[in-house]
Amino acid sequence: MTSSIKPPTLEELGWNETFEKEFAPYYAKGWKPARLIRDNRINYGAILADGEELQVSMSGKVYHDAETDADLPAVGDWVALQVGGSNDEVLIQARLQRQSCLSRRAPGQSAEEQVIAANVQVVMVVTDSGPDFNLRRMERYFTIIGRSGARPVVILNKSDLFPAQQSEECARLVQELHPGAEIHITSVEKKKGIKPLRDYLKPGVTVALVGSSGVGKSTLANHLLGDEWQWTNEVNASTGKGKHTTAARELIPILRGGLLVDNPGIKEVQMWTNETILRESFSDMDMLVSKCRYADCKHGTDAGCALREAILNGDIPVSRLEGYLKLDQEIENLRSRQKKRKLIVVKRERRKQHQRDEGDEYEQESR
Ligand SMILES: Nc1nc2c(ncn2[C@@H]2O[C@H](COP(=O)(O)OP(=O)(O)OP(=O)(O)O)[C@@H](O)[C@H]2O)c(=O)[nH]1
Ligand SMILES: [Mg+2]
Ligand SMILES: [Zn+2]
Repeated sequence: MTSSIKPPTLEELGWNETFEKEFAPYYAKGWKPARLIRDNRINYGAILADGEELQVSMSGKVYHDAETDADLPAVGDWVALQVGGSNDEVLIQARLQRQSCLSRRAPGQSAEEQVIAANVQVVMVVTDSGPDFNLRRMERYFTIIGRSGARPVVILNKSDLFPAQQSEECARLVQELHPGAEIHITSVEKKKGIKPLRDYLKPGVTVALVGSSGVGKSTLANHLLGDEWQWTNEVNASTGKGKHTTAARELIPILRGGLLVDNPGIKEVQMWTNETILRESFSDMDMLVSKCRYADCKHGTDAGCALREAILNGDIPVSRLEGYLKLDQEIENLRSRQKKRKLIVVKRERRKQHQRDEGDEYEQESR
């Protein structure tokens, strides 16, 4: 047992021999290992061996060497920091190989890969046994977790709101879909069924929480963090009381051991990076729409709207309707993103080829 005041060691933050080996040349340059715990978009929060937290930025080299967004440093990544450079800026000079990586990606379209969290051993998909429950989405989660190499855990939360039978039936369906998944029925609010979740949080083990907005990820994170003294106030403040929609991805070391990554809820439309799958994921909504009284129903105030009725009944969450209504726009966004990304990749490839042809030294060094 570690004392509650001692800051975590590198190992407790997830460091291991493989990282240590890879870091040898960076130690030689005087760089320091750190783990990225927050993505602020313009910079990152990083944690170092002594528990010190720093705001760090990407070096130009790291940025330019990244061929896709997925190559850029992400929360959970281990990086080499140059501390005390020319100005006060602390720079990420290298990103270590990911030992596992949770990401969304369209099949065969690596350019579209988006990293959710790096170096994660356990992924907890939080959902409920009511409006959020969706087996197709769950299947998609299992696909990305399977690819990441992490252990899949499903949490059917808010059990206080549904009959026990309903929760058990949902658990059965999920188990059928993925016999290897570990499933827990919980009510974080009523503190039911949470104890077994603590067992996943061992020293050095990183657990990522994913799931739709409002299912209780932050509430659960707060509960697992406990009331014990946190070694930075900042971490406590930013996890708040779980009442706010999480805006940024954040990795939080836990005193008793383990690390949690709380994620902003993934919107239905963001779950899918492929147009066909995106459309398919809303096919049940198409079914409902066919039951609206008027063929040109706007699903707002129109009389006899089957979608509105389903929402009032709690059969589908409002967020899903919003996603559905924006589907065409989202598909358009998806296409333009893919096009833009392809262009960038082609341009990078050309530049690299050009540099290779010229025997550019800088480029060779970075290979
Ligand atoms: N009834 C009930 N409500 C819960 C439970 N767990 C969480 N909630 C409530 O659900 C609401 C949303 O919880 P959050 O923890 O903010 O949800 P989140 O998944 O972090 O949402 P995003 O950050 O938007 O992705 C809060 O009002 C919680 O109090 C539960 O077990 N039962
Ligand atoms: Mg949250
Ligand atoms: Zn309608």
